Amino acid sequence: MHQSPRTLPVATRTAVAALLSAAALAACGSEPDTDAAAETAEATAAESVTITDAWVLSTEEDMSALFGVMENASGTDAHLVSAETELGTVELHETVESGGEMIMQPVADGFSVPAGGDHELAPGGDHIMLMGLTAPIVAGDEVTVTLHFEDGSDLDVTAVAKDFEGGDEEYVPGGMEDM
Ligand SMILES: [Cu+2]
Repeated sequence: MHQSPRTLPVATRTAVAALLSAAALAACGSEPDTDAAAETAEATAAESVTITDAWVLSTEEDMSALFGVMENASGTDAHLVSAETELGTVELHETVESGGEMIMQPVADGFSVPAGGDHELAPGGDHIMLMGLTAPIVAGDEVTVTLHFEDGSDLDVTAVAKDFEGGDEEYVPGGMEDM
């Protein structure tokens, strides 16, 4: 004979109660994973960003620039806000067209390296400008520039100097004459 319909609800309630308990335990068990993910996301920009093929322009003048590809391995955008070097002053520059000429100028809001992406620094494009150099930079020299990110972390980048012919951008745009 089959069970009385009246006994089923009791069994069902017990089963549901067990399931709810299991669900509650599962929910508790998932919290450490969430914390671990949060800790990963908190890696600093300096820990997450690398520059591949970093190089600086050799020069006998008082200006040069650092190039390379900034890559961000983290899941958080990295925001480069400034940089410095013992060799002189540093500005973050972009290259734009003005009156038919390519000129460079300081960027308004630094460089952003998107999460899991990259930001290229290249002749004729964005670059890290070295100015007021007190000595020539000769091909083969190693130049260290410290990058400052918005989150307060710093990244030292060592780049080898090399000769480069090219890039039509004007290196002394009018906007910088007052410097
Ligand atoms: Cu520049």
